[in-house]
Amino acid sequence: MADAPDMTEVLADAPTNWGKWGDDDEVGALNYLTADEVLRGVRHVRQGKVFTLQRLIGDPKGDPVWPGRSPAERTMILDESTWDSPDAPQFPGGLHYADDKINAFLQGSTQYDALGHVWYGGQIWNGYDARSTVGGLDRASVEPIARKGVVGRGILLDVARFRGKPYLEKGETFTHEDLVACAEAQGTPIEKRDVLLIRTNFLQLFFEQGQAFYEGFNEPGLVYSPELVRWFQDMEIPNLTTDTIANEVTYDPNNGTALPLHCALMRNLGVTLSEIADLEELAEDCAGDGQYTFLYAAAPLKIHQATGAPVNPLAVK
Ligand code: UVW
Repeated sequence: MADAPDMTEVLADAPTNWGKWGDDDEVGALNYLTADEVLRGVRHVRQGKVFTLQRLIGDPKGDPVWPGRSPAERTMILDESTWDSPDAPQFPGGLHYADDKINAFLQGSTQYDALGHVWYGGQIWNGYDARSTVGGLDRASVEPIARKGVVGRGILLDVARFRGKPYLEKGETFTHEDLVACAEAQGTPIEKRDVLLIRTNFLQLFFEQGQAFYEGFNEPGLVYSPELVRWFQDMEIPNLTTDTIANEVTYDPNNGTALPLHCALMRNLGVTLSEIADLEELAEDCAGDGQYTFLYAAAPLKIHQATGAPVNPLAVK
């Protein structure tokens, strides 16, 4: 891995959407999600079924996180055992209440990445100076994404089922052509401006293996190629949501770089990335009724200057 080429070399000829939505843009390809796209999504609400796609924060079975990050910690501040303490606030009438707080990586659990979350070559999305990230993101934080919301037609691409596996394996890759083939096999082609939701079910291994899951960490996922990046650009894909921790194969098997698609899609094209979604119930239902498209609606929490924020996306069929 140490002798992997620099990202500036790998992506030397990669296309960008910088400037496409103006010099001040901070939501990138979400600009494709116009009112018409919201209505196109609404037309796929046919049965009144609602699926919430967030993983449980503080799941007793554990919170999968990117290596080096720690799971969210929830701490009880006030409960029935603390009200007799002289430090407890006092209110007339015998009012008691429970309070708690969490200490969490904003990139932990199901979340949206800000467009300024990842970069190379000293520039983030839209060409902003990477020094604008120092002390908090002055440009392209999660806040503009949270204000806009992400609403459109979603399509589930159940790559694990398409490959006839309970889950994809460590380092297993697939391409945009596989996504197209998966959609065709499911009976509904991918359309321009679709929000893509990719199921690998890889995190089942985390819940089976615990900490051993992190040994030789290399998630499965999309693998970088110039053709794939061009496909995302031509298809005007606004958003990619996956059930893995980081959306793409961790180490590109062709050049050894880590997460080049974060750079090519998020930093260069402005595609928003959302990770660690729980797609299991939705996938089961889609396999049952054959409807793989739905209204997708998500709004990460509004957090000033943040690099990402937790979200509980909805798929409505
Ligand atoms: C990294 O940026 C390393 O990962 P993620 O996109 O999962 O936050």
